[in-house]
Formats: sequence, structure tokens, C-alpha cells
Amino acid sequence: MLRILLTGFEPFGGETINPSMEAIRQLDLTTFPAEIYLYEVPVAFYDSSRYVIERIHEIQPDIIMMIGQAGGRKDVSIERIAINVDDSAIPDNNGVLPKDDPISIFGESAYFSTLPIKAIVENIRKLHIPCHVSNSAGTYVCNHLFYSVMHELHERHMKHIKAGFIHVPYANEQVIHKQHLFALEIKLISKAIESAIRTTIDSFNLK
Ligand code: PCA
Repeated sequence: MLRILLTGFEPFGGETINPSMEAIRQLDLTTFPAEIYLYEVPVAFYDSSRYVIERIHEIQPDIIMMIGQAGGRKDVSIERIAINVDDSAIPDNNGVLPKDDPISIFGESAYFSTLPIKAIVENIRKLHIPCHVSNSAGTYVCNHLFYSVMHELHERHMKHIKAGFIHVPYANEQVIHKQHLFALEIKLISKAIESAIRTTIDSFNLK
């Protein structure tokens, strides 16, 4: 049975929920032809990557799917690329505020997602949920985690593990007091993630 490491984040930036975590908590994990290991990750540059990398070595997953909130985005964003920079406008939940710092001094400039990103987009759109490939995961904690995980897989000769990152918009309840901001129901975000997992499992089984 395939093993899947699935992560969401705790709330940050004054929010009381993080739709990434709310959505993955709503998944019925018993319906997948895989063992799914689900974790909540701290919104902290160094703690996030240390925590997830420890879980990778413990679980030895076949697939790693990391989910985070991108408030203000108007779709489910399937991230194509992680870049080697930490540069933040707001402190993380530990008060860390990096400016133009490389994540790894000797690491590659960037790593590409190894999830089937185009097939994931296509299948999420079939559910009538807005979805695109995104060419930037930003330079905050999500990109840091995404880059650090891809770097670890690259360095430790674990490139057979399929890994990538998905950003989700705000959930409806987060925008009640914010004007003109796009949001989705958590149920729909959850359906999009479910579809991304199934698409990845299917692509894996085709090989
Ligand atoms: N989104 C942030 C970090 C945690 C999260 O859910 C980001 O996009 O970097």
C-alpha cells in the first residue's frame, strides 16, 4: 500500500483557522487506496522543515503533499517550483523575519514539484473548482518548507518520492470582515485536495 505524508499548517497572521488544515481534517482517510499520515505543521521557518523532514525519515512515504493557505488568491494553486530564498514581510509564529536569506547555501536555486501538476489541475477543474498551476509559492514559510523538503529528497537520494505543494485560498469564514477577497467553502477545498491525492495515486500506479 502506498504511504502518503499529507501536511497542513497551523493558523498565522492573526487568523484563527488555517483552511489547509481544516480541509485535510475533513477528508475521510479510510476511502483512499493508501495509508495517509496527516500532520499540522508550525508556521515557523526552521521548525516547519525540521518537523516535516523528521516525519519523512520516520514514515518513508511514497508521496508527500504539503498544503498551505494563500489568502487573496482566487484559485487552488498547484505550485510548480520552490526557490532558494527566505524573504518575509511578516514574522513567522516564532518571530523570525528573514530578509533575502538563502535557504541552503549550497543548494540548487530551485526545485520543481514532482507531482503530476497538470493532471491535478485538470481533475480539480472537472469538479468546477477554480485551479491553476502557480509559478511562485512566495518566499514565506510555505516556500521554505517546499524547498527544504525537495532539497532533502535530492540530497538523500530519495528522488523516487513524489512531492509537491498546493496553496489554497481563504475559507469563507475568514473573509466575512474583509472586503473583496476571494474565498471557498472548506468542503470544496477538501474536495480539491482529495482529487489531487487521487490523481497522484493514479499517476503512481500507472508507472
Ligand atoms: N501559508 C503561508 C505559511 C503557512 C501557510 O498556510 C505561506 O504561504 O507561506
